[in-house]
Amino acid sequence: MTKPALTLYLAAPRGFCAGVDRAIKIVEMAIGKWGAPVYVRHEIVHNKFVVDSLREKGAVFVEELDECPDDRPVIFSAHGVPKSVPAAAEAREMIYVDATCPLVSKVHIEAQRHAEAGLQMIMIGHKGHPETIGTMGQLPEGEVLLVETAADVATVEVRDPDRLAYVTQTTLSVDDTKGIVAALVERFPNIIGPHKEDICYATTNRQEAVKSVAPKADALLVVGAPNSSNSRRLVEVGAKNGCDYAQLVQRAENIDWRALEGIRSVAITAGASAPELLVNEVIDAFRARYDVTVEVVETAVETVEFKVPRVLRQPA
Ligand code: 10E
Ligand code: SF4
Repeated sequence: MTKPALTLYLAAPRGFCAGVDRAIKIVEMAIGKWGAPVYVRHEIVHNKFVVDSLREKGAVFVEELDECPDDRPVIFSAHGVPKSVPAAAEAREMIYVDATCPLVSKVHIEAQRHAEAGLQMIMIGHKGHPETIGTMGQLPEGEVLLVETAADVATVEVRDPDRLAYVTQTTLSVDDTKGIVAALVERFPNIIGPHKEDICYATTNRQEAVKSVAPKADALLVVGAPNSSNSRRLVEVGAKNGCDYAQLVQRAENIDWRALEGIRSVAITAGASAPELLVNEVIDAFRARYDVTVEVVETAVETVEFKVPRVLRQPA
């Protein structure tokens, strides 16, 4: 039987960003240096496949530092941690390695700098997300106000409307964030912010790439995990930019083939924490059912790389 024809539009860039790549390498290096088990506080990046692979190599994933013994090294995830976490590790004289993405650390520094200048901080982010908890946790509890939507901006209570600054989570929707920043600037014209926002290059590029493939395709599949904020944003961007069917899939086995019946083209991308191996698995699943033509749609070339420390040491 002949297979139906299908065009796969492969968004580029997609998948691993420099911060994810670095964080995974840090865990691998730590296991190499100290042997197993090495503890990791929170999923190093939000991807089950990555976490399971590192677990097999000797990583033990926990949510809180309390779950780690004093005498084994612990790594903090790429999303960043509140200041209290390294402080607690130091108090217990633990060996720890911070795998926070340098672009998240940059936001931490920004928040502290503004606070030192006497400004009250507002963070645009998703409540309960580890990056938001980590960034807000750079300052004492209650010092950073969280806004998630433009509607929140209308009700947020500040100390002095003229002494404010804002930072953002790195993985937000670029378009939604523009609206929230506009609402902040309208209500607090003297608020100080980053040059654009703190959304990182990888988030921006992956969303741009989706905007270019979504209108061409009958469906969009985003390879990524349900707890991956940047991956979920890619689904939303696809849906808002002309793709009627936009879905997150962790693995090829999650593809809903019934929902795809009759389609002639599918756009595929992957969140910043999703390995390319899983993208290939999805493409292979399509090849098994369709006569596939792959078209790569590249909207940016990424050259960002973050150095992995050559020797892992706990910070002084
Ligand atoms: O949920 P997120 O998108 O923040 O995390 P992820 O692990 O899926 O992707 C990497 C992004 C990080 C570490 C936050 N900037
Ligand atoms: Fe860093 Fe951006 Fe990747 Fe987050 S998504 S780890 S901020 S490069």
